[in-house]
Order: sequence, then C-alpha cells, then structure tokens
Amino acid sequence: MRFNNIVVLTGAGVSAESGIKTFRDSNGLWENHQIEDVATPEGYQRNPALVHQFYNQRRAQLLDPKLKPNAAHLALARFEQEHIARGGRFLLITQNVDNLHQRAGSDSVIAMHGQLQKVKCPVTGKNQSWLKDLTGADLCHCCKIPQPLRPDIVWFGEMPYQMELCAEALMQADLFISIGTSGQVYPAAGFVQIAAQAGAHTVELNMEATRGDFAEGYYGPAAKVVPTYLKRLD
Ligand code: BV8
Repeated sequence: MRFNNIVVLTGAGVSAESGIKTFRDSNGLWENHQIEDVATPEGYQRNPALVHQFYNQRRAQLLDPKLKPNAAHLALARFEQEHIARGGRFLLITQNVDNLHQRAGSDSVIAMHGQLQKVKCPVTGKNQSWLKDLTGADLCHCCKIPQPLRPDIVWFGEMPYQMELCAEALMQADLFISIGTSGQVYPAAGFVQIAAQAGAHTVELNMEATRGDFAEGYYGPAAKVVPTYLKRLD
C-alpha cells in the first residue's frame, strides 16, 4: 500500500452528476442570489424568510427519489472500507451540505460547512435532524425562552466545523486528494498547502485545473475520474 493516511476534500463538483447545482458554474446556486443575502449571518438577520426559502428549496431536493449518490460518492465509500480494512487511515472532509457521501456509505466524514438536513439553536448551538421546511415559527426546546431554529449551515464569517480535527489529519496525511472544488473558499482552499507542507502527495480530481498547487491532477467528470483514480490506488 503506497499511502497510509489519506485525506480527501470534496466540493460541489462531486455532487454535480447527481443533479445538485454547484455554486459557481453557470446556472449555479449563487446565480439568483448574492452570497451576502443568503449565506451570511447578516443576511439571515436582515431577511430570514429569504434565507429559509433558499435552504428549504435545497433541503427539499434531497428528498427527491431521483436524487442519488453517483459513482464518485460510491467509489469513495468503497475505497474507504477497503483502505481501513488494510489498516490504513482515511478521512473525508466535505464542503457540501447535501447528504450524498453519507448515503453512499462513507463513514469517516466531516461536513465542515454543516448539513442541510440539520437545524440548530442559535444560542446553544444544539443541532437536530430536520427534513422538512424550516420557518421562523420553529423554535428550539433547549432554552427557557425558545429561540427560532436556524439552518445548521456554516455561513461566511462563521467558523467551519471540526477545524482542529481537519488540521490534525492534514498534518499526518501522506496523500491529499481534492475533488470537485474550485478552491475559492477558505479555510478549505488552504488545505492543500497544509498537506503539502506536511509532506503529503497532493492530487486534484476536478472538471478543470484550479489555482491550487497540486503535485498531480486528473481532469473530467468526477463520476468517471474518481473511480478510475481510486482503482489505481488499490
Ligand atoms: C471563516 C455553506 C473565520 C453555505 C459555505 C482566508 C482565510 C479564512 C477565511 C477567509 C479567507 N479569505 C476570505 C475568507 C472569508 C471566507 C471566504 O473564503 N470567502 C471567499 C468567497 C473568498 N471564508 C469564510 O467566511 C469561512 N469562515 O473564515 O471564518 C472565522 C475565524 C474565527 C472565528 C469565526 C470565524 C466560512 C466559509 C464557509 C461558507 N459556507 N457553504 C451553503 O452551502 O449554502 S461555502 C460554499 O462554497 C459551499 O459550501 C461550497 O462547497 C463552497 C466552495 O464551493 P465549491 O464546493 O468549490 O463549489 P464551486 O461551484 O465553487 O466549484 C465547483 C467545482 O467543481 C468547480 O471547480 C467545477 O469545475 C467542478 N465541477 C463541476 N462539475 C463537476 C466538477 N468536477 C468534477 N465533476 C463534475 N461533474
């Protein structure tokens, strides 16, 4: 086994072939919205109904029976099981808030930007599973004065989840694979440097090359490129 400690970072491109819009490709998610209006705490304060609508639409899409994990999600889940069975270490960090990695069977997943199917109390941060529409009338049960629940999503200006765990894994990695991300959002976009500084081999699997500095890159649709690359690792 050439690599022991493998860290994978995924972005919206890995879910594109499942039918979930990416952020920045044409007709992407941000097309009809300004980031400031729908993915910041200030935007939520200003117009909670707009933000609820933005996330309710995306959450509802996850319940569509036609929406399924694609070959890239499935190959990552299978590889994780086989690699761990061989005594290797594996961590999948996703920027995506859909549930497709989890549905594909990936176990060791950090959803660093939160999850569409969770909501949380704005005061205690306690989260809970939530599959339906969220409105301002949905209140927490953890505070003496119940608070309106918010999407359990990391907005711009908020700290992504489990950053210490991510940093620890990146510094011990001997292979870092970045899949389906434009590398425009930090701190995720800085992961390749942390891994490279720790001596990891770095690989980009994406539709096209990004500004990131990778030792190796294979380009094309994730559902094709990811299974092909992972097979070579076996
Ligand atoms: C924070 C949830 C600080 C919302 C999201 C330097 C350091 C630190 C921070 C900053 C910094 N510089 C700027 C910042 C601030 C900011 C930032 O990065 N801004 C950018 C715009 C410059 N970062 C933050 O605010 C972060 N927080 O820094 O907190 C802090 C410190 C202390 C205490 C408190 C706070 C928080 C960032 C998280 C924001 N939330 N998501 C939601 O989902 O609605 S980010 C959002 O963008 C999504 O999560 C998405 O995943 C992410 C990145 O986008 P991508 O996944 O890459 O998607 P994109 O469309 O861009 O690219 C898709 C790629 O796939 C393309 O390359 C395409 O070619 C490819 N592709 C398409 N189809 C396919 C494909 N590839 C393969 N196959 C295909 N079929």
